[in-house]
Order: sequence, then C-alpha cells, then structure tokens
Amino acid sequence: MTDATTSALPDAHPLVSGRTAGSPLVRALRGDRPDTLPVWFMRQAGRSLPEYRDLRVGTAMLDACLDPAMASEITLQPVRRHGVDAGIFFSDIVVPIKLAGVDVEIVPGRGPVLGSPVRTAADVEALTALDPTSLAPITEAVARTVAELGDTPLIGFAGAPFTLAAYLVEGGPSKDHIRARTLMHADPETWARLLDWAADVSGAFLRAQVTAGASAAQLFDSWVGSLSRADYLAHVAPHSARALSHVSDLGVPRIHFGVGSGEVLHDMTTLGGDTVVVDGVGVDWRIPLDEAVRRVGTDVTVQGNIDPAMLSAPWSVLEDHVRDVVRRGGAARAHVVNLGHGVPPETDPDVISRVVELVHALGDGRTVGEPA
Ligand code: 1CP
Repeated sequence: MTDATTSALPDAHPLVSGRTAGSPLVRALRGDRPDTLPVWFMRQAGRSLPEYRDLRVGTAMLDACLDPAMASEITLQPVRRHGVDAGIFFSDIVVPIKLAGVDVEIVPGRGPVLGSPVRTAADVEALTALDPTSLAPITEAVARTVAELGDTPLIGFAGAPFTLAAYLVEGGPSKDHIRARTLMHADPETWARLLDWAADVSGAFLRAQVTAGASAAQLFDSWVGSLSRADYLAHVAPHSARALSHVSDLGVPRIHFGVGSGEVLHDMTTLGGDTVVVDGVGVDWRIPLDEAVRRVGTDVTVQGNIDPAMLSAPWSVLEDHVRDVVRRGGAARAHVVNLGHGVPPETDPDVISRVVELVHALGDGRTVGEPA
C-alpha cells in the first residue's frame, strides 16, 4: 500500500504539493470516506463523446495517443462535460508495446491488431526493451493535462501482462485467448519471459505517467476472467506484481481491475502474497459490491460496479441500480463509483452527466437506505 510520506515524487507533483492529496478520489483510495463519493468512468474519454469524434477525424488512434496536445484535450473533455472526480489518461494499453518496436495498430471497430503475432521462444527473444526516451510524448501529454486539471486527479494506467499477452500471442482481439493460454502451459518458460517483458514495458509506461503528474495508477487486466485461479496464481499474478512494482516507491495509490474476476478478486488484491498490496480493486458488474467486500476484506477500497448495460435503460431503472450499487458499496472501507467495465460507445453522454449528479447527491454513500 502507499504512503505519501515515503514518496519519491518531486515536490511539485500534485500529490505531494497538496493539489490532489485531499481530493475525494485519493482520499477514498487511501481508505477514507470523503463527504462526497468520487465517481469516474472507464472509457469516459473517447467514443461516446461527439467532441471526441470531431477531434479524431483524420487521425489514426495510435497517432492521436502520441500527439500530446490531442491526447491531453481528449483526456480533459469528459472532465469538463461530466464533472467527474478524475481524468483517465487518453492512451491505450498497446501504446508502450508500439513504442518498444512491436508492429501494432488499432483497427477501428475491432481493436489492437499485430503485424505478426508473438508465439514462439524465438519471437519472444526478438522483443526489445522500451527505450525510456520514446515515452516523451506520454510525459508531455500528462504534464499538459495535469496543468489544466487543477485539483482534479489524473489516473495513469497500463495493461497487465496477461491482457497484453492475450493480444501479443493471438495477434488481435480474441474471445477466450486460447492460443495465449496454450502457450502458458505448453512452454511456461517462454510464457514467463513474455510476461516479464510485458510487465516491464507496462511498468515503464505507468511510471512515466505518474512521475509526470498522475495521482493514481490503474492496472487493467481486462481479460483475467478467462483464467482459472490456479493458473492466475502460478502464471500471471507474479508478473502483475512486477508491473506494479515499477511505481511502488512513488507512494501513488494503485488500483487493480479485471473483468470476470470473481474467482481471483481476492488474489488481485494480494497478487499471490499474504497481505493486500493495492489500494483499490475494480469489481465488474457480475458481483454485488457487498459480496465483493466479503471476498476481498476491508483493507482495500472497492471501485465499481454500475452495469454498463444499465446506461441505456430508462432513467428510473438506472437510478435504482446506482443507488443499490452505492448502498452495497457502504460495506467497503471506501468506495470509488465507476462502471463494471467501460462506457459503451452508443451511450448518451447526458446520461453519464446525470449519473455523476446523482452520485454526488448521495453523500458519503453510507446514508442510502433500502429501496422504498
Ligand atoms: O477508434 C477509436 O475511437 C478507438 C477506440 C479506443 C479508445 C478510445 C481504443 C481501441 N482504445 C481507446 C482508449 C483507451 N483504451 C483508454 C483511455 C480512455 C478511457 O478509458 O477513457 C484506456 C484506459 C484503454 C485501455 C484498453 N485498451 C483496455 C483496458 C480497458 C478495457 O476497456 O478493458 C483494453 C482491453 C484495450 C484494447 C483495446 N483498444 C481499443 C479497443 C476497441 C480495445 C478492446 C478490443 C477487444 O475487445 O479486444
């Protein structure tokens, strides 16, 4: 866990200078219950916003990520529009692997696609380390963003080694990540080398964002739900720990998120050890938050878990659901309200703004009663 007093961050960093240390997000991640619940949304930047679609015309996704002015503007758009309690840095989990020399692009409507998949020991051997100077556009975009955000914290993020490996081995989006899971068992040494490489690339990307001004760090293991618990513990958790270790000396709150993570929710907080090593755990929509708290205990803040499907339901249905999420989150030491996964592209942005207003009207989250 993190402690601001042991931070190796520069004095001007928002977390150290005091700009964001008292923000609802940072307080909640550190285990406190602020008067107002913090709320932000995964995939709040991009896709559902018309101002995003206008700005992106004619620019490929990864080019947008590497254009500091554009990445910064897209990060700020949902903060201005919705009044959320944090910005999430506009980038992608494959940006650092591209900067490390992997031939990858993001195909519209599909996702990350590789020129050639990484499937053999020789393929893994050929991967090269990330040159830290290549992260300059990321550092610049974060610095610009943080200068505009004032007291609102920016969340930096990276892909967890397993989720990155799911793209690297498959060569693109896949359903059950069969080829990746086969490699894990067929050639565990090559698998371990691949995940260590991915951990270091993601770790450097995360560290660059935090040192440039991000006040929290989230590791996305979006596809962890395809793993058994035994495989998670033996073949994945140690590498996720390695990715997060890249920021452990910085005293920044760390959040770990996965989809379909019920079987491994507790392990995602301990990364296979005996004690909780992250500050927040993201919960998808499948498990009610009070049940999640039963699984992870009260040494960690929970984040989540509005069902993204509810965003297009009638307001009264969505409102009841949000109140229920907040009420169940009352079982946790602290709660950061979010979705159980990302904002669907077809979501009406006004609905998101309305959810923010509702959450902010619910106080510290512990006064929301049973539905009438
Ligand atoms: O053309 C477009 O508009 C591209 C769509 C898009 C966007 C806006 C992609 C392609 N990535 C992003 C931004 C992005 N990706 C962010 C920053 C903005 C925000 O969250 O508000 C973040 C944090 C990510 C992280 C990411 N990329 C994850 C982990 C989070 C998650 O959603 O599970 C994953 C799995 C990816 C891969 C990816 N990139 C893009 C797509 C469509 C996908 C998923 C593909 C698949 O289903 O396998």
